[in-house]
Amino acid sequence: MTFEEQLAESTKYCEEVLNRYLPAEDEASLPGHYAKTVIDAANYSVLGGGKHLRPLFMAQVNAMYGGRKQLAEPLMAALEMIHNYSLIHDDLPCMDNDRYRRGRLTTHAVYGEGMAVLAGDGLLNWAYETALKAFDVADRDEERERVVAALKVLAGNAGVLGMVGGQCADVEAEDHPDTVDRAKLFYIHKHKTACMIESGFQIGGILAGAPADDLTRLGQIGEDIGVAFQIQDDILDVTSTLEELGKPIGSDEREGKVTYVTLFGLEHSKEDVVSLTEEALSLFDSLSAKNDFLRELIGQLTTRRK
Ligand code: GRG
Repeated sequence: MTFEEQLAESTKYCEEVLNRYLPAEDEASLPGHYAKTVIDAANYSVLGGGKHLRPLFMAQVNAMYGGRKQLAEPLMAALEMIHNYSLIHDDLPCMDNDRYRRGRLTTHAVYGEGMAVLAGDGLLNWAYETALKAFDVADRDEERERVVAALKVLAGNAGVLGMVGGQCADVEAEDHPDTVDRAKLFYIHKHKTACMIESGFQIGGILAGAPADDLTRLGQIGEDIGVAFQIQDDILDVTSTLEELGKPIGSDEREGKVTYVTLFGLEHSKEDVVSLTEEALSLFDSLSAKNDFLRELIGQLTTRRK
């Protein structure tokens, strides 16, 4: 199979897993239920053409250590739900105020602000309800312990000392751009963006019982890729087009945001994406298991255009 075929197959698998765990629209449509709109709004986001990179990373890492697919699936779906909740809230008028993402209207632009807040809240809760289903799949104590460890990583990386903390620093930085230096910007990128990517790598390893040394390296790989991913996002905001990116470009500059590009310049930013990716690849090569497809995918993120 070519790399492209494997990517298409792996993405389709993630979509199929997500579909299986989405909030049931049918049930919410029954007489006496009034939650249909919030479920529609949540599913509009989750099935809205995302790349599903985080569950894909999780599935690939889990597979490379010989983990059971079924055990990872609830966690894959949960991670993608948390990712989508964060995007819905990030796009709200009180945050980034974006009307377009993935080439179409954002959730609040279609369903209204209140319903978008609820869709995000609903997805965050549904994510944990879904992740807990891994206990129904675990068939021995060792697996149950791995699920507990995976849940701790999932919740920690999404929480106040993880993604939410990064968003806190980002929101404050918008009001005080003069306070943003290298350390603060790195904190924002690492927490806001890299934490969720790290979750994919670490949880995949945890559920498969990867050695402790490898788990530490998987975390660092996720961090490197995540920070590189965000720097690339800053680069694309000045080098891409609306058609290619699926959302308006130049928004960082319009909002007076301090980004990697404004702080270090375009060329330096591109160099850092390359060096972070190289570090991730060299760490990947030092792992006790191999996955050629995942290695190539990590390499390609340097040149991603959307
Ligand atoms: C609101 C608590 C809260 C957190 C928001 C997600 C987030 C934190 C900020 C995202 C800001 C952003 C757009 C960063 C750029 C990098 C990034 C995470 C892009 C979106 O990820 P993709 O490209 O998304 O994997 P798809 O559309 O493929 O699902």
